[in-house]
Amino acid sequence: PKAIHLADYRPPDWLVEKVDLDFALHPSQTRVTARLALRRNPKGAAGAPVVLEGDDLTLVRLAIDGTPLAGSSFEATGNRLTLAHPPADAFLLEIETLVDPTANTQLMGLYRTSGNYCTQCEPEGFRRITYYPDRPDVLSVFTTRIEADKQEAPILLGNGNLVESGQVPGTSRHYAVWHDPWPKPSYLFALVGGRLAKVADSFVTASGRKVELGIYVEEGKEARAGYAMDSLKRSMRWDEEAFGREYDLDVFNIVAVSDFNMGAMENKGLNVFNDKYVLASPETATDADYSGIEGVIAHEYFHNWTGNRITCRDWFQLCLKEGLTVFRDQEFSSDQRSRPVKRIADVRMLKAAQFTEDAGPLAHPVRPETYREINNFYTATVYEKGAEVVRMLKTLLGEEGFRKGMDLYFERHDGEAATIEDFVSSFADATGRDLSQFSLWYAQSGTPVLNVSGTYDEAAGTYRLDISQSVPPTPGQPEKKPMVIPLALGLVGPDGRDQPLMLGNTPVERGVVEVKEATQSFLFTGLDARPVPSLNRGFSAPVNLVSDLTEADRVFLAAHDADPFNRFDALQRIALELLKTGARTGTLPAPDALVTAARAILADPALDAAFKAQALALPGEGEVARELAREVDPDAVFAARKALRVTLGTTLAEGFTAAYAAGAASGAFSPDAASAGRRALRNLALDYLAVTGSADGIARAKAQFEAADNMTDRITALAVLAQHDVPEREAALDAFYRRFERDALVIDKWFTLQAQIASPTTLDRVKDLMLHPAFSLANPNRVRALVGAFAAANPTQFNRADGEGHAFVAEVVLTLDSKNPQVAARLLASFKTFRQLEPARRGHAEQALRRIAETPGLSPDVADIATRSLA
Ligand code: BAL
Ligand code: ZN
Repeated sequence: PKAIHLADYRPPDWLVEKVDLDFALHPSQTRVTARLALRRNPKGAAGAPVVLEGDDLTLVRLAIDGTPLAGSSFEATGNRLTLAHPPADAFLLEIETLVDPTANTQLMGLYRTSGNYCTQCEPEGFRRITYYPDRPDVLSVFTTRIEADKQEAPILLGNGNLVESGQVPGTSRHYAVWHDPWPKPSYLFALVGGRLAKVADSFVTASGRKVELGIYVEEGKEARAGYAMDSLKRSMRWDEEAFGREYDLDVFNIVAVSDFNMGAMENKGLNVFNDKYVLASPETATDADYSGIEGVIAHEYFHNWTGNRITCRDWFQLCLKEGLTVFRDQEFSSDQRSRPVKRIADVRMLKAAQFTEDAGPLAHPVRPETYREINNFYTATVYEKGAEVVRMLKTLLGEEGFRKGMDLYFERHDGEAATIEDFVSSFADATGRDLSQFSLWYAQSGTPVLNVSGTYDEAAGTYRLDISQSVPPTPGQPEKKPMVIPLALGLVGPDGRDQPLMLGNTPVERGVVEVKEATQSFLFTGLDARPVPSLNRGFSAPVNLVSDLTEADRVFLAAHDADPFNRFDALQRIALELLKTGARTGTLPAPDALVTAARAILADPALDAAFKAQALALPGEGEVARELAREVDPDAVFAARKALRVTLGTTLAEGFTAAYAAGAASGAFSPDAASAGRRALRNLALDYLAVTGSADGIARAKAQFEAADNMTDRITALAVLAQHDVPEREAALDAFYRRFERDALVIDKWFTLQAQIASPTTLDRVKDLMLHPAFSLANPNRVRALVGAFAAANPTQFNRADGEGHAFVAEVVLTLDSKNPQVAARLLASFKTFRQLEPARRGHAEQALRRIAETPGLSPDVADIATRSLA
């Protein structure tokens, strides 16, 4: 496919004032009649033809203002409808198309899942339903009539409010008409038809309007939708309180489906969800599932303002809605749970997914300037780094300035398709700040490196921080400019308390200095002892920090820093340095400092369990590999990490045994953050106590597996057993399968856990599991759970020295590509770290990528990832 460039943006030539859609649902021949009230855009090109996008469409009939069109007056292909000589200014275009939802395995457009009908239109799925100006800057008022066999689809849902429904006289069919008063782009269109059970509730908005809430699930799963509903109501209240945003329709519906490419979709008034992010019960869902549900329900709901009421001008602006909405859902979860623990979890994920992406061949700016396949830009960079950019804006402007900017953004752009410039200008204008340098965060890819060193002058009582910044070269961007980096910091005195933070005679506002130059120094005054600097507190900027702190400084910060994030980070950094050396040399350096710091954290009664669990979990293999950056041998990384786990597990056995005992449940299961934290620490202790494979460690895991009254405890015990080649492993895996075999979402956990076993036998196990009756290449959750987990979360086996791991994943990508290109491309993106590998493994990965790139007939999705990976 051709490259599309941001610089080439032109306003649409034609607008759609309103659109009436009529669907006659049928398993293989759904008839779609679209009536588009088209009007020339005064901002478009004069005399321009009407060109509408399509994808795989069968055109039945066309009419203009009621008159059928002769074949000579238009040109229609499966992918495009052109009216070279349309009426002058405004007319009604009627288009009848046929689509086959059952044959739609891409899960884009109208498709079937568990026999039900549903749609996914973002980013370019609507064109698989009818010909349309399928771009986000064409906003229209949609009315949708859906008709179906009443037996087959008793439930009919659309965007907006229900205005009419009834029986089609003399037939077994019924219909519903939905009207959405809010103009929207086609990617926010949705319909659902099927046999579904409804969980109903309601919400009264701040201004007193009652909203009917519905969550639709497979019949029999109603009891599992309670947490999602609770999360929805909390989200609605929170958006009123935190951002002054009220809901704007009479109904808000969510439908959970089992075949879905993404996590969920924010269609106006009718969110469609991957059922993984709706369904939960203590027996089937882990604490991570519960927090995932809370976060995704909130995220999609928050899109109603950041995405729907204000949408994107074009897909280059995707981060305008995604980065901002991730930031909003992170803030929501922080308010609902523990803010420091949420921040730690978010940064862990940012580093694992986004820093890795930014360091490899798929790196791109938060707002890309070119793409070939937009489906491939729903990335950690657009989402997670996009959220970090918004967070930095808040850090720079302060709470009040940020809120003023957000208010102005909503006021100015409500009802519009906006750009990043519109967003940034709202903050600049609301606060009077010049944000031009800040905007580089949207344009420059790559993770900035911040080098920091400190000098204490005892006589003068000053401490100087010398800072230099650089942004590494990334694809298409060899040279970078200095960024504005909000660096939150503290100067910790020998007593463990923060010393005054003064530049000259001026206190540093909110504890944040702004690094703007390539090299810059800050002279802090009034210090009567050498401080230990606590830098980038709360991870105020998404940078790689290189400092001259010693291991002893880090032990000190781990014990005393007032900033919980940096206590966590100090411990992690000590561990990372050990792991890097261990992986490079094959020998772990003396771990005494880590043991001291970890023991102190484990024993500190002032720290909550969730925090301890995060701090004591070693950096992942992926993070170690990313820090090593080149010539990585994943087996050496694994061995170093295993050795360090054994060291901690054995030297701190007493502390972990106490933590395990103290974490035993009392009373009924609750998914709240404190209970989840208690389980997290107890389960981490379980893992450390079993790390050597000792008989009592395995026995403890087995006992927990058998006695567990919730999925978190059961699956963690199973994961512990799965790491060890002991008879208990297969017995427990079998027992787990038999217990949950009818529950696909739980069996996904069973697939994942086996795909992650760091053993040479795992590849064969994964191949066998692909033949298991519970597996299906047609279901994205199954593919991600098994093959996705193998590729993304089993570094030693995916990167096997013999290349078999790479070859296997490449084969699956090729098989999958003809069915579901989006899921295939996502799987292929697991190769993004291949350049860090040592030469032999790198060669195997490259060979696998080449084999894909050279295969004829690839989807644009897979071709794009393969090409960029190899560039
Ligand atoms: N808009 C696609 C799914 C999401 O980010 O909410
Ligand atoms: Zn989103």
